[in-house]
Amino acid sequence: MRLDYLTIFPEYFDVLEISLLGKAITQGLVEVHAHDLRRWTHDRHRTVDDTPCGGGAGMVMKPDPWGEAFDELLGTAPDPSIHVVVPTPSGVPFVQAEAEDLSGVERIVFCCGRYEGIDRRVIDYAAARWTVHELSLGDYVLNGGEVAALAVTEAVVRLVPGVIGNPESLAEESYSMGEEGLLEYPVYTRPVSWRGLDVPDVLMSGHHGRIARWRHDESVALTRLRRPDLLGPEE
Ligand code: J9T
Repeated sequence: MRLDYLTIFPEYFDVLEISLLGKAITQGLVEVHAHDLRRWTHDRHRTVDDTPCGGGAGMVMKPDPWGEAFDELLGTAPDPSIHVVVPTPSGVPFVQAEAEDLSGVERIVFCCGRYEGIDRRVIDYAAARWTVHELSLGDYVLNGGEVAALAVTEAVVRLVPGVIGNPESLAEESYSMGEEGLLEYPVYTRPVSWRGLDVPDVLMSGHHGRIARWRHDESVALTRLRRPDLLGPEE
């Protein structure tokens, strides 16, 4: 899998060298390239923004640097196997199923906008050639798409086969979050008693059936409390 980032702050992506992502890179499973969008400007001030057509506050990212970056990285030919991710608060909510889909693709280009957004024609141009995903992390605004692109990257790369050396923890997670669509039950480890707080007895009972039932019940209760929108009519 090759990941490219178009950004005016390429240093944001230095963190990809560490931790799980760094290991995936070292293993040769993932290749990452962060590009300074200003490389595709030609004026003395390396301008990437301009005032909004129709007026209003803030600045809009101008289309030309994006177009030239696309030309160099992707060419101009249509290829739906190329995925373009645009993090934006107006996007489709980013969920685990989308992370799973993206973990199987060979090429993703992240377009990180700053200011009040990117000229709409950039996204329309990309969507006419490649597979565009405008994704939102949630109902809040960030200063730019960089942190969101990093979050999407981590969610996707950890699902690439071979990146996590522990396939059982992935299966468990998809049972708990994907398949059943519930929040995770609470987890404990030793010591059984810590600062007057005890691990629930059932977890030390050795009764696998009762443990599974308890975990499911805890998941349902937590989901009802925090995310009732995830519960079906049965629960
Ligand atoms: C500029 O991008 C954002 O503010 C952003 C991106 C993705 N999700 C969000 N909730 C915000």
